[in-house]
Amino acid sequence: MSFTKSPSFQVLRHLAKHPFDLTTGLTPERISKMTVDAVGFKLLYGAERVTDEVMDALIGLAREANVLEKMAAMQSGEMINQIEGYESEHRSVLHTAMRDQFDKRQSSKTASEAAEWAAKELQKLENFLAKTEGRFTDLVQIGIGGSDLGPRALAIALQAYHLPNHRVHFISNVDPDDANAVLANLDLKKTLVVVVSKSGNTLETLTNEEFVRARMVKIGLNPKDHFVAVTGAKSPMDNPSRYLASFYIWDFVGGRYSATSMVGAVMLGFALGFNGFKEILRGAHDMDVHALSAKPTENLPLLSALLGIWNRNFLNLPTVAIIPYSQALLRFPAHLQQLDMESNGKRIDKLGHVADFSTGPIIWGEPGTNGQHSFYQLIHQGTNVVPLEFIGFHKSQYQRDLKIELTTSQEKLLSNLFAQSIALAVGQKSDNPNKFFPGNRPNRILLGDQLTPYTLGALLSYYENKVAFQGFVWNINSFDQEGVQLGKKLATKMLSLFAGKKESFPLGEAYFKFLRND
Ligand code: G6Q
Repeated sequence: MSFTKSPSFQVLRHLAKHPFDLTTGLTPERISKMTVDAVGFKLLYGAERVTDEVMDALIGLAREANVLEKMAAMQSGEMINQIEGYESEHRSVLHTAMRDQFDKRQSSKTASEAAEWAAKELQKLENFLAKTEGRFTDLVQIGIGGSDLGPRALAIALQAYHLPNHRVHFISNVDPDDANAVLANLDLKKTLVVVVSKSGNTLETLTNEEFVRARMVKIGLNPKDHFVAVTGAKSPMDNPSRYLASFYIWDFVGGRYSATSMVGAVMLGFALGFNGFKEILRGAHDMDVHALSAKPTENLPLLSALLGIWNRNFLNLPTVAIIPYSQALLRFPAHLQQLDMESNGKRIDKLGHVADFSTGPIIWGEPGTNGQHSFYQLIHQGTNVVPLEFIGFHKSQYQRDLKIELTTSQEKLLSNLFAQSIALAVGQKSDNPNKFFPGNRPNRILLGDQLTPYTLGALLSYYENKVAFQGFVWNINSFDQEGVQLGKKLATKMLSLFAGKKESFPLGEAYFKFLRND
């Protein structure tokens, strides 16, 4: 059944005419009633503009769209990545199998094969890390998009747990200044370079690989002793003779869902130790099982997906800010931008029909409290209402804190998070229009105990499953990315204007020449 034809859609549309008024209704009882606890996280959604009736109808919407059945189909490897009746991808979606190493609960042959493959690659990695321990002090990961954002966000988030003398760096942009800035302070003799590209033909990544190889050759090093490949089997990069080691990405793992595959494993295994990386997998796996088996009223990623749909489709709010009150999650919003917008930024449904409703919102974010000193003005008093998702942790990672004026820094951080949630919801009355805060700015809080490899894995999977659930409700394909192809194709054509030119022409001219086709 299509989203807008679902019976609950009409009910929600009606309820959205009078959304819950947070300015008078946000009570402690409401907050405690609207709290769900699972996999070490609490989701507090009392500051969303929902009532029990709205929640029932949202869950009705999820049931009518069979989202739990669709989640089971995804996790068991049914072929769900396709647009019916049109040329499209035609694949299973099995990033969850990459972390299904713990209870071997794979429900199908396809999922078992993927999980066995992952276990084999992980074993290879464990051996590789043991064999090379002590030889490298620095690792540079070269990759872009899904082969960069997720792994980089995780590495930064877990800096507190990195092994001594196991530093990691990243090169992604084809801008030569990116590679030069990273290489400027590295001792290449002690550097391992991990080139990550599932397709093995991404322009930026291949260019940066050659850039760094050339630098090594220039100082008399043999790149083969330093370069590792992570790629798809049989891709143009699948050429073990050029690499110290080659690791493989399973075909059914999409780029933006690949941080827990070998795409993230080599770098994170080096930085955290193999067991540290396995903790990420364990956390992600526990959240995957929760997403699959918890009932809708207790299912964290599903509730988050439904609250997002309420804000997007019924309150008509086009954007979402994700604000971690955790400096370690500095790059996590950048990963979520890709995860969410590349997955659900779609204008057709799975049958190829143009959607008659809004799909994925615009996702953005920065850590708090820093954001409070920049864009919160618009969030509190601007003309656009921006729903927020806050992330916070009871304990800091380093656990080295100081009481200044009776409170620790961690207490100051969390006080700000809770205060912002309430201020946005309740607002402030004033006769002075300049000091008036309208309130009713919906937000929710995801609260954990401490950001560790395990909880980070669970957090990553929470968002992956939230995005998948939203796609299931909207009946869109969250797993392809046709929208990035056109620009890539034109850039290749544009590049041919530059290739082999003896004299360079003014750069801006390429822009016109291209359109004139000469
Ligand atoms: C992610 C996208 C995209 C991809 C990059 C890198 O889901 O497919 O961001 O990850 O384009 O691709 P390669 O890993 O093939 O180089």
